[in-house]
Amino acid sequence: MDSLKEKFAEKAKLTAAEVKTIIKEKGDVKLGEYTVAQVYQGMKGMIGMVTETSKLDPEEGIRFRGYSIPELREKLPKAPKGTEPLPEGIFYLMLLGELPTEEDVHSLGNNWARRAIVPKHVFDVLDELPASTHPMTQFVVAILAMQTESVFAAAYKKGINKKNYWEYVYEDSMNLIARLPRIAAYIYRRKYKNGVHIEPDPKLDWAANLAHMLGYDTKDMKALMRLYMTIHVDHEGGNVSAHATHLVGSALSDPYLAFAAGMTGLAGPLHGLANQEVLSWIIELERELGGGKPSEQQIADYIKKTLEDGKVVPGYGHAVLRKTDPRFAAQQDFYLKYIKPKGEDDLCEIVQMIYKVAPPILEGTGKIKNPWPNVDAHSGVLLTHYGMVEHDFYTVLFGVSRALGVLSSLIWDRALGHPLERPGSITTEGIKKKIAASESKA
Ligand code: HAX
Repeated sequence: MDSLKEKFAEKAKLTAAEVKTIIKEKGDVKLGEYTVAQVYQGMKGMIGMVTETSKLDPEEGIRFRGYSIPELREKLPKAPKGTEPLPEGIFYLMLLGELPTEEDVHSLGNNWARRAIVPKHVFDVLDELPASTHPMTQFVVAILAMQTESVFAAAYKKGINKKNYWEYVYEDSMNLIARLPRIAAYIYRRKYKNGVHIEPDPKLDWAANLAHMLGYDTKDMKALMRLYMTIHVDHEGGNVSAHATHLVGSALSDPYLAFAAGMTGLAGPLHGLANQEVLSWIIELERELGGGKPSEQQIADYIKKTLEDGKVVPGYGHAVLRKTDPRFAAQQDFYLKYIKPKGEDDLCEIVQMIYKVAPPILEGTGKIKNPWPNVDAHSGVLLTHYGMVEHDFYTVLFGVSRALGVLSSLIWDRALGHPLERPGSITTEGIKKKIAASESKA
């Protein structure tokens, strides 16, 4: 057993015993009540599952095991001479609830490097897809093709004690995380770089190796990839990609199947695909104006037209957050630190202008609950700055990072013995009866 797995086994045993006692002794304690509006409107604000890895506060943003993004940018181990955290560190933190040492992160990176070999048939399957296939569809297909390697599925077929499920889910999750950068890079190079692939460099950390295999070897792009891979990992349990992974995993579908489900959700324009949409939306603005940097008034008019056309302004709004997303702020800080001192970038500047102009207009509609930018409002322009102009690919990068959060949660789900998820539903007729009954009591 590797040392991370041993530490997890100790921690999981203690937490599982604690959870069992909580359910037995305090299982009837009420956590709140929900309303008809919540039932119709996407269950927002209902607490309906336990996620150990992170917690989202509407005002403050995400905390991973209690640590905010600025705290993690300071405290997590960094690559030699690097300034951004290594994503290996945030995985360790989410899984164990403890900040890792440099040694822990180094050992986890080596562990992933040893597991990083992608079976040939996965590339063969990708090669059969038309090159026009959206990169997110290719990503999901590759993950499903790799399901042949699931040690959980193989062990389940032979018969395993449910107490040991987590061990196999751990192995599958670690293998998946180790292999995803290679798959992402293969999709990118096949679709956009004439199929000229770049071999991995096992000396590099996980995120830098991804940048390298994609074909971006500069120090700054590696720093961006480390930050990008750290901030997109997790956003508590209710977002579509995390919830879908958790839900499908609850049927004991193996991590490949469960993660693929999460990624089909991430591919939606109201979720992860928004990072691609933001770029397309800004480029359409520039095209409409005939090129050049727009004025604030022109941006305001464009936002109003988007709303009048019944479309969403991508990169703005959130189901839970009610302030500027700290993941947006971290990327803004990256722009100010790494890019602006060397010269203004037009697209990054437009993002700053939208940040100034959009919130009052969105607030003015009276219906948008959060007029502030989310993570997707900034990520694409940073990638574009370093030459990655293929917008359709951006959500795949989000997906590679999201694996760290949803798969560490999946390991916990099995370690704590969470059962099949199966919430109840109600018909509109049933709701009308409940409303009538509550009004007759009043
Ligand atoms: N532009 C236009 N209208 C918006 C809007 C936006 N950015 N954000 C919300 N609204 C609208 C909703 O469509 C809804 O309209 P209807 O009543 O006509 O249906 C109304 O405002 C109320 O919505 P809400 O309660 O404020 O927001 P929801 O919780 O329903 O939705 C979304 C949250 C993120 C889906 C929404 O804000 C949105 O569509 N944003 C644009 C797409 C986007 O950036 N998605 C990425 C979100 C972060 C993420 O998951 N990243 O991966």
